[in-house]
Amino acid sequence: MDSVTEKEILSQPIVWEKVEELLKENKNGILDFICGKREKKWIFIGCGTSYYLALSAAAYCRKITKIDAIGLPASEIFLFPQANIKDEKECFCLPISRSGTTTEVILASKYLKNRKVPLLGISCAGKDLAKECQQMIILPEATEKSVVMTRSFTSMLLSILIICSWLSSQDNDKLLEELSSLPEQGEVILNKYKNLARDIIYNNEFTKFIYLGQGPFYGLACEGALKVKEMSLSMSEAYHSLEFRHGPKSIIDEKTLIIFLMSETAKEYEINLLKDVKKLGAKTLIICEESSKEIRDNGDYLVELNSKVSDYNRLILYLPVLQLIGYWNSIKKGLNPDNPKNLTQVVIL
Ligand code: F1P
Repeated sequence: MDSVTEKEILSQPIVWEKVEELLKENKNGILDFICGKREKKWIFIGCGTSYYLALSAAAYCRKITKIDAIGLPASEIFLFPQANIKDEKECFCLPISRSGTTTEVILASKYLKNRKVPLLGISCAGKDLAKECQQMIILPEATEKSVVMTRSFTSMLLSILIICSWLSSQDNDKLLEELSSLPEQGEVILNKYKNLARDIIYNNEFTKFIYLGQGPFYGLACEGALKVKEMSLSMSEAYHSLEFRHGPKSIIDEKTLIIFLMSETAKEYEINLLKDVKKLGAKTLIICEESSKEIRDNGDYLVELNSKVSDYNRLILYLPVLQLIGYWNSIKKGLNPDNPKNLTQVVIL
């Protein structure tokens, strides 16, 4: 089958290069717009994949810039504003939407615009969102034919990581150098592991997929779970890694694949969890920077990124294998990953 989703997944490293170029070209305009907004609370909003992106983007932003940031589903802004925002006057909002037309994102943006909150939109298309935001970052190269978001997720996330790196009080040259190395590293990882994703699916009969990650990896875990759910109509869940012991582990059986988005920061704790879930009979896939004997002994499948970049700057390298797991599970089940059941590219209410 000639699938656009597979092509879009495999094209990510090239698109990341273009994102970096586009951001460089627009650096002055973006920085001018952000100027004076550092002291505000930054609210990243989106729906579906774009909401999970908002979670990881906010975690990165807090860590790298020390700016007070959160990620929220767009609907929370206009349905429960006071439950989420203390003082609208003190906010700066970054709505994220591939299409630029998702109803909740537009309603939230209108709500905030009416209250004089400045808006910097991140999108692949612009569209209605561009009418609400004073400044836009539009990544046309990352747009997709597939209903399912893959390269638009990693590319819009990368654009936010670059902006936050410009604002970092740490060595921002080093951060930007690390981010610049990702396209090349992505290519190596795809070449090395693209067949592994297919083998994992074809050599097993998984009925449940669990994704675990802490800190900035939690948003990625949610996104991995969404990919397998959307493309292959399979049961999937995501947790902060250590939350998995607190109840959810009861669902483990031999048809459960547990995917660890392992970080160097949480590694020690995550390895202990890995040992526990192995004892309970789960199959495991570990995506990590560098393995150890304990990881190899308890992992059924292993992706070693060997990126030599920090936990925070390595985020997008975890995605291609997660996306390919969803893709191959869809193909194996005889489904169409480009156009999954019940889904449309955009949700319009
Ligand atoms: C976001 C989104 C996707 C989801 C579905 C509907 O759209 O919720 O994450 O896969 O296809 O749209 P957008 O606001 O980023 O365009």
